[in-house]
Amino acid sequence: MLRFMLEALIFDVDGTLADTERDGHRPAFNAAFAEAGLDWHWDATLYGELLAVTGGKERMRFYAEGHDREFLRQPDAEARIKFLHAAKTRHYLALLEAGGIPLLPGVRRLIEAARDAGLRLAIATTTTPENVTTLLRASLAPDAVSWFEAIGAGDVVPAKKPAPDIYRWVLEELRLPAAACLALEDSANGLKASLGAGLATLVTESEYSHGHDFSGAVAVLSDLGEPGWPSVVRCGNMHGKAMVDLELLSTWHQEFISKK
Ligand code: XBP
Ligand code: MG
Repeated sequence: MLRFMLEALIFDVDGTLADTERDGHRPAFNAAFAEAGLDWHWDATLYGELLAVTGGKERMRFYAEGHDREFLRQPDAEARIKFLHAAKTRHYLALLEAGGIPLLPGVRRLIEAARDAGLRLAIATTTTPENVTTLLRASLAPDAVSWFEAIGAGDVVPAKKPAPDIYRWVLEELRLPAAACLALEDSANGLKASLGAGLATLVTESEYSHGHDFSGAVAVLSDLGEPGWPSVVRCGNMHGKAMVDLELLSTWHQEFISKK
């Protein structure tokens, strides 16, 4: 039997690299709505429900179906959604550029360790490409975009998570089989997508994904942990470690592929 080594890590962005939703995407949507004179306002609780739909344009369409059918009846509804989304992206980028969203615990440590060890890095996300590159530049390092060999984002595949398409797209870009990679996710939709592509997946919960069904993940943790800041384990075996490191990822990866 072929034995695959762990060769690449594939990161989700929102909720995994940084806590971007409640105080990042959400206020950016609200700013776009206010600017356009719409009376839509997404509070933190409602936004948690709307996160069931991935993708900003898709999320606005879903909201309008439930709260503003008149908006959708207008012949220019699609164009207005596109316009609103462009405005939302502008507000979101401004927030990122102001250094408004830090990386989550352990993210920088793990990415730097992976680079030192020669592991390949990639991104698989439903968010808009500029949102990813700006977050990487503003919150990780000025040249961090070049650390990632493949950045699968936004509309590059028509079917967003929970469809596995974005992970399949990234695997093709990397020219690697799923069995040589591990994904890092924070949500049930993200986990469905990565498992659907056959990937071992570590889940770090985010504020909005706490309590999701994460069956099939190699482990479910509060975060990746830092020295003096151990990961809180919701599910899985840390093999004696207090935080996630490359050795632990590799152990989980081997456990996952040996069960397949
Ligand atoms: C992230 C998302 C994104 C953002 C909005 O999901 O659902 O839609 O909330 O991004 P995941 P855009 O972390 O599973 O990739 O507005 O740029 O679409
Ligand atoms: Mg996510």
